[in-house]
Amino acid sequence: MTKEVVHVIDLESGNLRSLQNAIEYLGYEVEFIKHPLDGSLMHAQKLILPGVGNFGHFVREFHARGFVEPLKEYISSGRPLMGICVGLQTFFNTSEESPDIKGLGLLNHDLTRFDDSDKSVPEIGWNCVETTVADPNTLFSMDPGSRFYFVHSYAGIVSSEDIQRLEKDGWDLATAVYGSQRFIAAIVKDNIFATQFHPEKSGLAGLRLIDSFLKQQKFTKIVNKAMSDVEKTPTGLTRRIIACLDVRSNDKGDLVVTKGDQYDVREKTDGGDVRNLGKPVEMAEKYYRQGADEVTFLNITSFRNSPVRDAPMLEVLRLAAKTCFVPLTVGGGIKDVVDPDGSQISALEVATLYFRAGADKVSIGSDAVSAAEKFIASGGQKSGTTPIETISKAYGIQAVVISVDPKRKYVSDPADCKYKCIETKIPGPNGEKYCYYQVTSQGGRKTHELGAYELCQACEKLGAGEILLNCIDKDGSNSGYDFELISQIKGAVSIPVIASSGAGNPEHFEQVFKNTTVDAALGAGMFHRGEYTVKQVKDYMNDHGLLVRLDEG
Ligand code: 1PR
Repeated sequence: MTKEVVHVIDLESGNLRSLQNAIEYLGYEVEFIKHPLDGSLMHAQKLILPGVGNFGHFVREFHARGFVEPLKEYISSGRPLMGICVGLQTFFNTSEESPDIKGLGLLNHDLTRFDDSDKSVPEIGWNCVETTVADPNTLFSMDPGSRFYFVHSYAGIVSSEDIQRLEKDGWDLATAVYGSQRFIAAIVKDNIFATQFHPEKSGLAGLRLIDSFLKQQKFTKIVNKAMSDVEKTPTGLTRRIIACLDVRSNDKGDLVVTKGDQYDVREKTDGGDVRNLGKPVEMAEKYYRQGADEVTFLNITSFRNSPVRDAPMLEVLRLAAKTCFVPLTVGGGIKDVVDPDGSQISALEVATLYFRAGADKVSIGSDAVSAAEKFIASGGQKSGTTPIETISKAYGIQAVVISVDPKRKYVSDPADCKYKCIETKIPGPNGEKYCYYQVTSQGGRKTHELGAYELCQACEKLGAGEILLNCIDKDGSNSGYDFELISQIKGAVSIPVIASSGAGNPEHFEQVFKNTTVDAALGAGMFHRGEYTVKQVKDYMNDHGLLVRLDEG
């Protein structure tokens, strides 16, 4: 039986692989349209306009490829159109992100940046949506208890007057609240439907929504009930739980998930091969099914005996993105490289390969340290050439995570230390009351004259969108997170921070969210060793008054 075709406009702006995977998972075939002149837009019966990254870059490309008039014709023909993220933003008048560029002006409103004085910006995480429209049956499958994955710095922030005005223009709106700011989460008018969030990354709730759009079933079947009695978080987002897979090849050459103690991943006995805890793709799917809000892959050694295009990690991403409908991050080796044949491959090209394979974010470790060192040494001058800058310019800051590998360093007197110190409750071996966190790179093998506080601030200025905060002292210890480190880094930046290293049981997740303002928490060893499932962690948190995403099928 031939499958129905869904057309997707492809401006080569980011991860379309996941959208393709989601549509195919629902039983359709996908055809991409890169240029409207090939005629496929005329024949399309169901069209999706997805977008990530910079508004100006995206809209300029949309105009340059001649999409504006054909899209307007498509809309007036009455055939269904769905916009996603920057695809939705394209329907607005303007965006503060790119003031010189005009959107299509279908929705009479402007996009502005979220206020970061009371919350992390970008908004990265799972939010719920509300609607004030008289007939909620117009909004496809957006039920009040479902959580959807948002990742954006700019939004159509609305007052109640704006909502009334836009409703008078014929729009049905769903809104979400981030911190204290209400913004447009989804819009519907006639055959146009668009969401600010990414349904293809929103687990079962997102798949249901895409399915409803493709079937043009506008009614809302309540699957997840509103969780009004659970915690009201300061941002409105659920507490984000991430499963992390450290991946490398073992001595037999197999790609395995491993896990170290303070970054040492070799067995202490039997010849000391790399600990093998399972297969990366299978484990990623297992964690997705258990309810992980994100999955992160860290390629902890660089497989540099093959061309970048054949990197085994690309295949891992391609396969994982077929079954995991939540955001995927990949780290390790995101830097300018030279292939075995001598050809130079820029970090931006490496990142592009990963985004095309299905990654939503790339995580930069060692190269971020070099970039920060140069940035600080130059008195804060941006070169425009570092991977942080080139990748965030092309794909948006939300796509660039910095993985930090710090180690606690005790000092007797903070006045003698060049780096930002904290007064610690855990005194050093000689009774020292102060410490800073020294930056390392190359998987902890190289130490740098730099503090984690200074590193994170420099990376934020260079264009990073999120910090993955490991801690070598705590890694694999099962003794809980280092709250002092987390609080110091939360005070250094306004981008989201992910706590990592030390989780050994569900209580540790509860504690990190209750004792710090961290945006997400990551676990590795306790999941891989089968001591706890992600679901057990979330159920525990829910039972202890913390808001988590529990996506019921
Ligand atoms: O430097 O850009 O190539 O990136 C290399 C990446 O690999 C960095 O993100 C670095 O953190 C990571 N990495 C390098 N060596 C190791 C190692 O373990 N030998 N792993 C390593 C870092 C830390 C976390 C771990 C948490 C939670 N792993 O990912 O998952 O500590 O563990 P736990 O919950 O079991 O305590 P580049």
